[in-house]
Amino acid sequence: MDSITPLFDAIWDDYMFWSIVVGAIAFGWLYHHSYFYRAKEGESPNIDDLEVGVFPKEYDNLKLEVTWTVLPFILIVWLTYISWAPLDAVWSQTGPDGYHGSECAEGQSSNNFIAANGSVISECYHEIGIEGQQWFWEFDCYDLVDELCSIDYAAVEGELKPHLMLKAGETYLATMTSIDVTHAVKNPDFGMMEDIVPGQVTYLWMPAVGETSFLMLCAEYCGDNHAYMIAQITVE
Ligand SMILES: [Cu+2]
Repeated sequence: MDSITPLFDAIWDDYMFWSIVVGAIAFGWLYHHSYFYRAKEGESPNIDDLEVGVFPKEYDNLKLEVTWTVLPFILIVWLTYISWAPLDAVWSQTGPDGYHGSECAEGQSSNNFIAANGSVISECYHEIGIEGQQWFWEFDCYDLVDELCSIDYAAVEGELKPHLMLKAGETYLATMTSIDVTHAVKNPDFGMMEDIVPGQVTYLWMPAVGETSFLMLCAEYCGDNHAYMIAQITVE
């Protein structure tokens, strides 16, 4: 995954690694036992001597049960621990205690950069608006100058889609609303995603560090054309 936020790249790799390890053990075990302990045609009693409706208590194995309870528990604690920093970045508050400071004054730049731990740090941020509805996105640059934020249309697979152009080195905070059902903005290159719920305002950080161009998707099933609810985002 080619992302401009290494913090999320790292956690993607970690989660993929553990998914493959756990998947290999679980499915390996399942298929092995399904074939190995299969009753042969006409065999009676079968290899396990199982009786319908009777729990086979004599096969109880306390060590095995403790193992498959304790090991996954340790793994879950570990995964929660490594998710802490990315979650903190996704839900960073505004103001001096957050990663992106307060709203930029006119003419002020975010001057964002990637810190040693992979998270993006900014001096200040710019506010933009995103509104979702079945089945398209609408952007609002509010009073930002064109250089910081501009909107037109781009052809995506032969269809015109909204196109948001942002500036590299600037950090944006999207104020998001929906006029009908629940949607979700998914920005793969920023590593972040957040629901948009009707009747509620939600927020999403868009730390545009390096030049990139990607499709913003809807990540919450919202009806027939959910899959086509896309927009082009370009950071230059
Ligand atoms: Cu949607």
